[in-house]
Order: sequence, then structure tokens, then C-alpha cells
Amino acid sequence: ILLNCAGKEDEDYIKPQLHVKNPHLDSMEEDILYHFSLGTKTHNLPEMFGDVKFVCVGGSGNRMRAFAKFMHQELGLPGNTDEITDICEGTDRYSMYKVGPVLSISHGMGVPSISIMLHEMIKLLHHAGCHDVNLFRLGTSGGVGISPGTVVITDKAVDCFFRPQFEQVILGKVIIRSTELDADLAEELSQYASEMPELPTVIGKTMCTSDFYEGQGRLDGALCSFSTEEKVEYLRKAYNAGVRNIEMESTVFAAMCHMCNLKAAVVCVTLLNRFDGDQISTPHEVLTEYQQRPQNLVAHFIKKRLGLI
Ligand code: R2B
Ligand code: URA
Repeated sequence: ILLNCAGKEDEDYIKPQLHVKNPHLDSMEEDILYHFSLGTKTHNLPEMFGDVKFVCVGGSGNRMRAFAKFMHQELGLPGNTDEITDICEGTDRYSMYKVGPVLSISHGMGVPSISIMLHEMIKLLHHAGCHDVNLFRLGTSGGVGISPGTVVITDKAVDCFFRPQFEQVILGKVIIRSTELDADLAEELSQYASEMPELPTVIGKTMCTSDFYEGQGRLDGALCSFSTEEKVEYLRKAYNAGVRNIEMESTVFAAMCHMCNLKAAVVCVTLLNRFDGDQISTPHEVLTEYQQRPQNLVAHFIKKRLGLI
């Protein structure tokens, strides 16, 4: 008897299969995951990663190492957390840590950076024969009309026109992909969040932009071609369209996971309310505590799934 996605016993349950959508992959003798410094000939990927069930990604390498150490404690795994080493130490592009069934990977800032990481991470899961994997992006973001420190669970990732789609230029043509996320996963996360009073959470749309400054309507970049009123009008429009936070990776994360049949969720804490300003002036200790919040929620989720709580 297998456990289904909800962790229940189910005889008829069919494991969700990861679909890499590339017919060329099978005919390749070797696949070098260049930015991870891993490969199918140099590493035994099924042995190293075959048991992965949860992949958590976030911008910074240090934050993802901290998350791995935190998960090590939360899962009550044996050994010292100082022994958790970067699997991608052969490259300084991304960092990767594995603790039990949890893989914690950094993706850098912005769509191109996370997209490269996702191609290689999804192929890694494929080569390792993983199935039934849940993916989470644990991030930071700017809040739209909500208090700093609020965690936003994304129901739809939208582009800067508030459309639930991701545009990729392929061979000179614009290809549009859906940014649908797993509704059950978001609902389950929201349910757990409601049991955690120290974790203010909302479900809302997340807008993904390709710039932190002008692209997010900031007045404090090196360039700014619009007025304060125009900024506020844009944020107001975003709010009315259901946008509750702004970050820089969610659309491609959602689109690639959706295409590959991976259940995915985006959980980002807001560092400021963009109606109140643009600069992130919150003290470091407060920001550190905020950044722990998505981690706490996802750790709770993982422990529930593993039957530890
Ligand atoms: C959130 O924070 C970063 C910009 O400061 C970016 O990676 C994002 O999505
Ligand atoms: N990350 C973003 O992309 N925007 C913010 O305002 C804060 C963090």
C-alpha cells in the first residue's frame, strides 16, 4: 500500500510522475549538470538523491544552508549540523544541501538565474528516479498593502501585467506558459499556517518582475522615469488585481514545475509594505526573523507529511 499525496493509505494511488519534456535527453550518453558541478557519469545520482521528497529553493546560499541545518534539527536526524556540506561546492553558482528527504538549493536572483537552476534540478530528480516530490520556493518579497512580516502563500503567480503566465523567447518566438500552482498544496499550507498564531499569513497573487527597482515601481533606483503618483497608481492596480506581494522568480518557477508535473508552492515573507516606501530599512535581526517564517511553515508541512507531528 502506498501513501498518496495527502499522506493517506491508498491502494489505487498512482505516483505522480515527473515529466521532463525533452525527447533529446534519452539519447544523451552523459548529462553534465554544469552549474551544479554534477553529472550522470561522474556521480551516482539515484544513490545520492533517489529518496528526495521535498525540494526547497530560495535566493541565497547562506539562507538555504541555514534552512538545511534547521530541517536537520526539526527532523531529529542524527549527526552534527556542521557536517552538512554543500553538494555543489565544485561551483559557486548555486549551493545545495541534503538532509534526509529534503533538498535545499539556492537559486540566486531573478528569472534567468532560477530558470537555469530549475532545468538542472528537474533533470537531477529525473536522473535520480525521484517521484512524488513537492517543491517550495521560500523567498522574500515586497508586500502590497499588507504589513511587513506577513507570509504570502501564492495562489497565482502573475507577470507585471497581472497575467498568470510566463513568456519565454525560444528560437526567436515568444512562447507563453501557464503559471498554475498546486491549489491543494497552497490550501494545506494555509491550513497549517492558521494553526501557527505567530505566523501572519495570507493567500494572494504574487507578481514576478524582472527588476527590483524600476520594474517594481521603486523611486530609489539609479534610474526612475515616473512620479510618486504613477508608482502608487500601479501598486493600487496591482492590489485591486489581487496582488499581495512582488518578487522576481515565481512565474518561471510555477511554469516549469507545472510543465514537468511537479507539485509546487511559493511561500514568501514580505519585508516591507510598498505603499509605505521602497527602501528596506528594517533592522537586520528583524529581517532575519522574517526570513525564518516561510521556513517554519514549510518545516511544519514537511513534518506533517512525514508523520512526525
Ligand atoms: C526577492 O528578493 C530578491 C531581490 O532582493 C529577489 O530574488 C526576490 O525574488
Ligand atoms: N524582494 C523583491 O523582489 N522585492 C522587494 O521589495 C523585497 C524583496
